[in-house]
Amino acid sequence: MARRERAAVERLHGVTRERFLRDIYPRRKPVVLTGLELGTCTTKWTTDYLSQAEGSKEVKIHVSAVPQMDFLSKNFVYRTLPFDVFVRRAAEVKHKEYFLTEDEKYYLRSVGEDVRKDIADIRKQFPILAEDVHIPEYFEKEQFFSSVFRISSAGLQLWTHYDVMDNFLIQVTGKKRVVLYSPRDAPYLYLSGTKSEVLDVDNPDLEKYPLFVKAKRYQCVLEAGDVLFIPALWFHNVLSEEFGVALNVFWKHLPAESYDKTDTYGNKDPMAASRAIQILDRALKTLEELPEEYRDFYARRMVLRIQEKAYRNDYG
Ligand SMILES: O=C(O)CCC(=O)C(=O)O
Repeated sequence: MARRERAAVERLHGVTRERFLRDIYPRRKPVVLTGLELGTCTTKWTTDYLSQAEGSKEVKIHVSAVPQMDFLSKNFVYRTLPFDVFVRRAAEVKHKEYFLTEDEKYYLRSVGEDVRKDIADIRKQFPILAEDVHIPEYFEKEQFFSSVFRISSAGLQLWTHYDVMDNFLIQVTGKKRVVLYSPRDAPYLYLSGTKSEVLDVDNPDLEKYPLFVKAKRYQCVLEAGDVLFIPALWFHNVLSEEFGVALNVFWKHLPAESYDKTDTYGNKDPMAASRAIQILDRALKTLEELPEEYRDFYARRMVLRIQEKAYRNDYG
């Protein structure tokens, strides 16, 4: 059986913008940045403060009866709650009032006012809390895409997925384990769109997903005040070990016109990638005109050509 490779994500203390841009960013690998100046949020954001600060505005949340949320089978439901009620429920383990079960789990991923058109920006949706946060802007202002507020019950696990923008995941309170996989390991992750079908990364069903063992697992635990740099296309699976509040900031790494203008979540493939995938689908349809023997032969030649022309040669 293939060896399961593992590595810890590097932790670096007090990295300045200059050092990040010069030495770390070009490597395109995840890193945990510690000791950054994040503002008063790290001390102020208790459950009481959070629920009072933004009052009873309604938020749409994920509610799950099981700890592992699965986007593909949709084993959770969306519900709406006043923000203050939601924060209290997410912070408690057993609920007196609930939707599904007394130990259901909650997750907020903030969105823009109009989910289809507007982009999540904590300054617009949660202006009072936004004042407490100092986002480490290790990128140009024009590159900013979104700032997404994330609040999670203890024990909740978010499916493995990739985003198409660079990302600072700022863990403001609570503890969180993040497992990451390189874009290079995409062939072993059984993808369905931007998500992996392998839900349980700790005990994967290897009969169903035998290649998963080949994916190299990178892991880190984020404590309050840590910032995880997740480069675009790196897969991540997030397990909240404690009730916690995070903010993540996506920014554009490619020229602005490369991105899909209708993307409000930062997870639509760049325009050129979507076009290339459409062309590939047409090529595959064309191959169907051939009998199996020939289709197989030309498909293998096409794979070789793709490898030769488009794979990078420093990936090993
Ligand atoms: O921390 C979380 O809850 C999820 C983070 C995430 O998926 C992201 O930052 O893209």
